[in-house]
Amino acid sequence: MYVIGDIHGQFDKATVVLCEAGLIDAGGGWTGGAATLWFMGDYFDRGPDGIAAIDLVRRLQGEAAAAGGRVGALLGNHDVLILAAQRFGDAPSGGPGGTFLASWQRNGGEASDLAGLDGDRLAWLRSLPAMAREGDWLLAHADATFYQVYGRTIGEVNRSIRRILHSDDAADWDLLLDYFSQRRAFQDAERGPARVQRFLALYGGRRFVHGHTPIGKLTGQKPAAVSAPHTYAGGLAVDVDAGMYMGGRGFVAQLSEAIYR
Ligand SMILES: [Mn+2]
Repeated sequence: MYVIGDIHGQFDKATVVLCEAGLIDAGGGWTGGAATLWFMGDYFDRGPDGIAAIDLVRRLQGEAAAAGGRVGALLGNHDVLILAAQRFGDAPSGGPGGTFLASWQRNGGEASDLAGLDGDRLAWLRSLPAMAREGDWLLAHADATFYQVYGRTIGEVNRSIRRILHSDDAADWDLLLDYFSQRRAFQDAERGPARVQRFLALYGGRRFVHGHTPIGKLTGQKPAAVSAPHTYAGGLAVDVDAGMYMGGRGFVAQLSEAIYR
């Protein structure tokens, strides 16, 4: 299984590392054959071209499926932020900007991304899963445990969040955005491993992979120096957010699906 972290509009960087990993060719076509690739969410904001990022993911989903492979895409908090800005605009929000639109802008929203959200792209974004399971891996965008508020199984969580993304209840959106800004739940050297273990016991899987928190913020590395996943919490958690928007060049992680005991 291959995994790529938060793109945040850095379409060019994403294509370079996907090409280096042998998953796409110079023309951007899927060359991964039967491989599985997951995008960890946060396609938008803080970078120039989120629309190109999701169009790449959507096209690769079709091309990979035709080749016997699979491309999965998780929902990130910035994807909810732009959906909320699109749906509610200047309506009041509990977020940092006071309205949904202003809160998205303060989180690095790009006007061209919002303008590019046509019906197909909106429908695709609203359908994204918040969590997934791939072999021994549990995948979610955020290093946070709020997912438990929305369900006790992966299916329940995804259905609950998808229902919100199709609803006009601004309070539900506000609450989701508030939860989704949580991070670093597993960083504590003492409590982290047990927290990941409880999270894994609930949803299944033997290790947890996430994006959302740039690796440099957990390790103190400069983003430009980050070139590989960060494994922590007693080996149970893996962060794959290279911090592309902060100057990281990005990377594609290859994770072994079967994990030794
Ligand atoms: Mn995020």
